[in-house]
Amino acid sequence: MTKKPHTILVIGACGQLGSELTLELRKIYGDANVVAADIQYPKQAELRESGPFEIVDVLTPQHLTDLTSKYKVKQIYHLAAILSATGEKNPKFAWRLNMDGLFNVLDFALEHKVEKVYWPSSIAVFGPNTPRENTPQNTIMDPNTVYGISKQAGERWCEYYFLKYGLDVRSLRYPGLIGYKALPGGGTTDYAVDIYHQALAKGTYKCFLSEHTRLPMMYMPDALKGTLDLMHAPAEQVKIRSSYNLAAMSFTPEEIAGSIRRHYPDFTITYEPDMRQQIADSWPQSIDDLAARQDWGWKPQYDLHTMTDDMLLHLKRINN
Ligand code: AKB
Repeated sequence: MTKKPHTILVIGACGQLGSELTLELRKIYGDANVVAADIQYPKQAELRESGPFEIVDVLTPQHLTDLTSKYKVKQIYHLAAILSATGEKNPKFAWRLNMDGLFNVLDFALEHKVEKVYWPSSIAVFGPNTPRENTPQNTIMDPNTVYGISKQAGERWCEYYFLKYGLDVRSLRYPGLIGYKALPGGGTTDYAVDIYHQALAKGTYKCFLSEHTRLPMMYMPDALKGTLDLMHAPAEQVKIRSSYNLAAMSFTPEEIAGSIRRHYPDFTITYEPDMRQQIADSWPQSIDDLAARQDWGWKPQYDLHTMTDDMLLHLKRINN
């Protein structure tokens, strides 16, 4: 069998970020050159039909090795992870998936001479003693969720593989990501996606965070652009090899509801905080991303209102 010479592998391709990133990568590199991989077949028709798909459980290194008979993997986007809220339900498993999964990918990348690896970190690496406003790149990090602990440890390991073995690993600390194409799964910031769906479906939303909980967030087109800009930057410009702070906007549930009311004046919101409130209270309210701006030119495009306008426009189209 002739191997595909320049394959980009996206692990966790069916997730909220993966499903959109895979399609963007296919636009840039060609459908056949971007392999979507996940533990389940894609439900989204566009993802399923636009290019190759492979079942990969990142906890089974043999699944990765098996791919080498078909593809010469040049880049990996390793996105598979258990997020903050779900992680707390089964901390040991979240730790295993998030850490062993990362090691399996990093070791595969070294062994098979993969040129670049992307791995997402999160604002969850910060904790209750981190300065909450304009959180610096380098500061106190005392995460108290298993997800945050695994992301913090993962950052150290990414930098370690870069420094010790020269592996070109790149990473961003995402805030909450909001998009209309796919739903997030198991995070603390998920309300900011759900609220748009419920605004259209029911005209009301019951929020699991309190009204004044301010968190850093980002619209998906900005997240995709940031990720691709980082991956396309010349190696010498990528000075941080743990993970870059990345910011776009910060808002509270009350403010996003207000933004939706510009379109639907009768929209109502109620608040019933659950265990996710404690997680949100331990995270920053806003992020200082100067290093990303200076090193490789990061600049977000969307704020709360322009995101709301675009989200509602697309969700209305999808629902009709
Ligand atoms: C979560 O809420 O767990 C994620 C994140 C901020 O990393 N969206």
